[in-house]
Amino acid sequence: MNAVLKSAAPSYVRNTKLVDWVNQMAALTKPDRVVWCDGSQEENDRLLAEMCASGMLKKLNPAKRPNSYLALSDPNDVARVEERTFVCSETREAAGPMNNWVAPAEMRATMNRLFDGAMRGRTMYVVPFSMGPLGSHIAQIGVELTDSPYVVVSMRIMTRMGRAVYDVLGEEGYFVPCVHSVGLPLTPGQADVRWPCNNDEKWIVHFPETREIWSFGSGYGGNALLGKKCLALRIASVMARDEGWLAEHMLILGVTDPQGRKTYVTGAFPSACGKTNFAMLVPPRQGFEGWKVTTIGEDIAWIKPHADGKFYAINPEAGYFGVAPGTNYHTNPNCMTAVERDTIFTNVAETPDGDVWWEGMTDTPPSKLIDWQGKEWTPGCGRPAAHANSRFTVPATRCPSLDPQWDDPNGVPISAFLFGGRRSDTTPLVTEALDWDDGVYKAATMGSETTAAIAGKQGVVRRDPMAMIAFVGYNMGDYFRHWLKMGRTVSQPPRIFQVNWFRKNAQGKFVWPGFGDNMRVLRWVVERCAGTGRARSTALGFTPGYEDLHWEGLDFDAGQFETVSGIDHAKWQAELGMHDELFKKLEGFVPSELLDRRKGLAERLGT
Ligand code: SAT
Ligand code: MN
Repeated sequence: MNAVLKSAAPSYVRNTKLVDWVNQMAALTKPDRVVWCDGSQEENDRLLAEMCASGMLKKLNPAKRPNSYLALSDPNDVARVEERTFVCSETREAAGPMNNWVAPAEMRATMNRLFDGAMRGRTMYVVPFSMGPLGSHIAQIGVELTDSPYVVVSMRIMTRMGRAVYDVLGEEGYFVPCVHSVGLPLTPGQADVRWPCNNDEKWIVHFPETREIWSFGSGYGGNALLGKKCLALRIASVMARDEGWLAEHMLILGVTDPQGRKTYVTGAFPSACGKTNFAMLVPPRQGFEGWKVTTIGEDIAWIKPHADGKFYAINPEAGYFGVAPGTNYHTNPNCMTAVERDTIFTNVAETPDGDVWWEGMTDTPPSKLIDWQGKEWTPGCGRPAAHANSRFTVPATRCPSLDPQWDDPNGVPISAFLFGGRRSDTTPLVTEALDWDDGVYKAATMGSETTAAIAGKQGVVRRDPMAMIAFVGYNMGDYFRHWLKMGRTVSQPPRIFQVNWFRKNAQGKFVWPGFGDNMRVLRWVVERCAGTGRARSTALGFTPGYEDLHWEGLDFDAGQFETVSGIDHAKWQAELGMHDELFKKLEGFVPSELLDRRKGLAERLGT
């Protein structure tokens, strides 16, 4: 760690653009010190110790949870803030009707005002990181300037962060500049709060043309770890459009069958809809002997056409920032093993013996806890112990199901894209699209009930195209067009499937067991890709009959199967109405191919 008053860069930093930009940002934000992070163990240990001393982190009991920490955030800073997220393209049309837009000049003035002196009394950390394997032709380099040490240690888990990035960057290399401040400058002598943030103003701002990110006022997750949603999705989606690839909100997993054949599949699901659990799935013991699922990524995929006619995908991240509640040794044993050590927990509850707990971790809660706001908690007190969007941050290398090729700079070949929302009705368990364009239609019109991952109302169905509603850095209509085009750039595009694990019965209970049993659907997907899986043709596409899935080890009858996969024409009529609302919002931008598909679907449904 190299701490200096002005930002004399360490000698191994040779990129003059970077040094100039850091100096310029230091002059604007006026931190007490600038620290160039090298990602070393000593630096990490020192930051963790400093945060434990300041109260921002608590070290958990090393006998229970070695090398792990707990952070409790400000109660007003617990999730991504979509209504405070802006895509400031040169024109409103370029950002499109689904993004908040402010003219770049006006936004720059706002940023300059907010960031002027924003880091007073704090340290500015310079955090170099690579999204994707260092030096991979698919990877991108970013540099985040932040006044939050919590962000620094989190970025070290979530990305390839540290000195080696400067070697790849060299003298002239390109990097995405990312500026982050918690937005709470300190006057001399003023004591800091446990979780600094700005309760009046939060701004998550992107300039797509100049590929810049500015984030002010929040220290939480995707608002503050700028490599994740801001760079790897919003800015990367613009790069992908310009350069002919895809930056998607997708998990990537590998399925190995008993013959040792491997099929890679991606899955796009909105935040907090089970991407992490699906990516780390453990197949049922009975009937799936010899089947194995391995994990490449659980949130983001960067996908490029390859000379062999397939798409290849990498996971740009190096760690998991996953939802804690509901995670247990039944729902996700691999994840539970991963977070046994070396993990930073945020907004979960603490046990009296210095371990962590969250709703759903065990059937019976401990008799006493400290909740996510630091208050005493007992079962039945009426408050959740952990926040619904509480998280763990853990290195990918901790995951027992990690795929041996997870770090392959060339990525892995993808055979299928899965798209899935959280829908208590309407959408069947699994449907294979008729062809690429039909798959794009299904993905584009996908609906999902909102979750705690986003600040605001929960449980309302909204359209979430490709699970990217909050993450496309340009006009959604152009994004659809880009998807249609990408399918024509490869000779073997992946098959597209629509899935839904969340159908409920008349009593409001989930019918599909989900988790490991999702392997039954995944196996059918793999069989379809291999040309062996049987399917029926329905108005929506190709679906398995009851007898086409493997039921060994699960008591699930044909009636229950009908409940999760039946097509209710009245509901689909309403669903088509919601597709129309989406297209209305995007009026003038929707590709004609998708409007044609809307007509075809209505005809097949007889509505
Ligand atoms: O954006 S976060 O990383 O905070 C979580 C999510 O929405 O996936
Ligand atoms: Mn996500």
